[in-house]
Amino acid sequence: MNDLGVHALVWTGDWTPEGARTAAARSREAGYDLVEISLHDPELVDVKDTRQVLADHGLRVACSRGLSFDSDVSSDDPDTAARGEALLRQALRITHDLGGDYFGGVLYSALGKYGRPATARGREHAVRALRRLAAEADGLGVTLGLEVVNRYETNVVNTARQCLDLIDEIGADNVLVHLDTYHMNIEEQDFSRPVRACGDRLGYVHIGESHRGYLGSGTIDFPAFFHALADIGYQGPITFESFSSAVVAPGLSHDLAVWRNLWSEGPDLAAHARSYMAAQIKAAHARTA
Ligand code: FUD
Repeated sequence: MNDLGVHALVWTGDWTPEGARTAAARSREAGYDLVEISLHDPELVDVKDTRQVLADHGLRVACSRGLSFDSDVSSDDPDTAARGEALLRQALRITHDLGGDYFGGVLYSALGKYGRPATARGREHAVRALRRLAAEADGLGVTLGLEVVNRYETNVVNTARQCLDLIDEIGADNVLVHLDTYHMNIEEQDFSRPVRACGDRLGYVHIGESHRGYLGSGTIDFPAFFHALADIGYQGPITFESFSSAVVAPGLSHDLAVWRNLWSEGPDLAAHARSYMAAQIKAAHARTA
């Protein structure tokens, strides 16, 4: 059975102790098994308190983040790349200290629109940094997920194929692909072939609509995606991700160009998404059985 997760930005823009309590309580009320915490503002996260809050609500945790242009492991400049690596190490430690075993996101570059293609030197910096991070993660029992995002959010990896190639270069078994339907809709040929190409190297999934609002109200072919997940026997987490100007994390929301109000009621959105995903999983398994 897959854990069903929800991204914390459905509930709160900052993971303060108050934000953590609200997010955990509401995630549980909506029937989720897991909450994904974004570590863009790691200094806000009170690790001990968060661990307790998660335990109180019986929730598992996954963590994610992206980098910024002045702390970017794919930069040509070694100092900028080193600053990015330090942020990744810090987030990896927090993930482990929270009791998590998955740290994903845009770990290989800044999260934002680049004005030019990635360079060979920058890519090499990213590969080396992720190799070191993977070795450290391995010692902590953590899997790293490289999230495939669209061309306006990175210049390093926009398709599952490119991500598999990058992972091959890194050469570590605990680095897996993280697919997100919102990004796939922009870059991939369809919702099925990338999933099959990943097979057992798919480690994490984000379910997002084409406009990042209510599931089923956009153009994503969810039946094709869930069918492919069932076909490869995917057992990992399936996490709902949605963004609206109603809940803002200043840095991250701006990087993701969250300008519109696509919903205002997180509890209604999350409950709807939970039943939508459960229905898709059920239908997909019925088809493959
Ligand atoms: C970015 C995205 C998110 C992001 C994550 C980082 O477009 O899809 O998954 O990487 O929120 O915490």
